[in-house]
Amino acid sequence: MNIKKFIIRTMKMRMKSPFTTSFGSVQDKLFLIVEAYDDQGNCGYGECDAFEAPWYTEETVATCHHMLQDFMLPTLLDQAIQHPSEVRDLLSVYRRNPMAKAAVETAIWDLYAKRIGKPLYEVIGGERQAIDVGVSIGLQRTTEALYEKIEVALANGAKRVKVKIKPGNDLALIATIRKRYPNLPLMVDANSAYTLKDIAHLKKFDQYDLLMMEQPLGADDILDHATLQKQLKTPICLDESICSLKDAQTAIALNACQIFNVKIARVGGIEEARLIHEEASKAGIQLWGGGMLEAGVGRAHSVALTTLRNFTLPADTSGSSHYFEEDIISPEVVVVNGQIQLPTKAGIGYAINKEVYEKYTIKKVEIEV
Ligand code: OSB
Ligand code: MG
Repeated sequence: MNIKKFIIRTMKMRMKSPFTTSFGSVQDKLFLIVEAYDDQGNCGYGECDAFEAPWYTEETVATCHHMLQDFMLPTLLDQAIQHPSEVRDLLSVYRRNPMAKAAVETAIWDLYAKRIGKPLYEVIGGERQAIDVGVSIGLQRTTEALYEKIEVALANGAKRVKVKIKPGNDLALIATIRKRYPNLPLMVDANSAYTLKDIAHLKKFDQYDLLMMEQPLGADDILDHATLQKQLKTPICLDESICSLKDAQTAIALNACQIFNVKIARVGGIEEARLIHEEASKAGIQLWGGGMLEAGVGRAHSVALTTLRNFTLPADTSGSSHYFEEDIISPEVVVVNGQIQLPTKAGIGYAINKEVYEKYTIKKVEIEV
């Protein structure tokens, strides 16, 4: 297939409430959608999940727009592509910038799946028709507000609850949650807020029977995570540290963790995620699908990825209505009893809701042959 036209849309959607982590807050979600058109009227969609500011990884919405418009899309335009797995190599001439790469690579996977009339999850080798999901709860102003969120999660059948922590808002918080919910499948995510100086403090989390501790140390500290994991009973899950297959191999070789959170955006696309999945399977590392507060297109791609065999732990993927009043896809992603059923239509399996889509588009750039 040859891609004859790309469109980059800049979108802005207000979230129902701000999402707060140890590194900051998101309320207005700015993101990009890449549309990839072939010469038969098919269109594939990919979402760029970089944030406005470089606090989760170094990319931003603006850097991704630049990389896509000035480098990646011109490289891919009118190229003969037999299979979307080739896009990874075609883009490897550009260093890093995984979120920009993932935005266009996922659009090409959707396009390809639509051309051959198959659901994306089948095309990538997924093996289940439904995925288990939990929720990720941001830092709250009060413990009462946190309890409220946990109650809603439990009412929706969430398979586990993840709570964000940061220094000064951590152990005591987990202790009170554990006391109130002795059997809750619970985990914490620090988003890199600690250092090895905090080892004695982090060891105290072992008493709360947590499923895992996500990314306690810096993104570049795979080695320090290995030191920490040796002293911690709680399994460490890496998020920010794993941006490529190479990072995954390094973490495995160093025994830096027992679990990976996999996000298509953070690792640079579906093909890279599939390679990490293979490597992790061989090494006995468990996987789950992470989230990036995505709109429907990104959400649909990550739901598809989570159908791969070794995604054995509940994902962060909530339903569309968890974060947004309305979504750009139809139907929306819905969670019933803690599960999302995979759509059976071709491609990502969700149609674009044109009215909502146009309403939240603030800029459009076309790149044509
Ligand atoms: O660390 O997994 C993370 C949201 C934004 C940036 C980073 C993270 C998160 C979440 C929420 O935890 C995931 C989601 O529900 O989409
Ligand atoms: Mg995380």
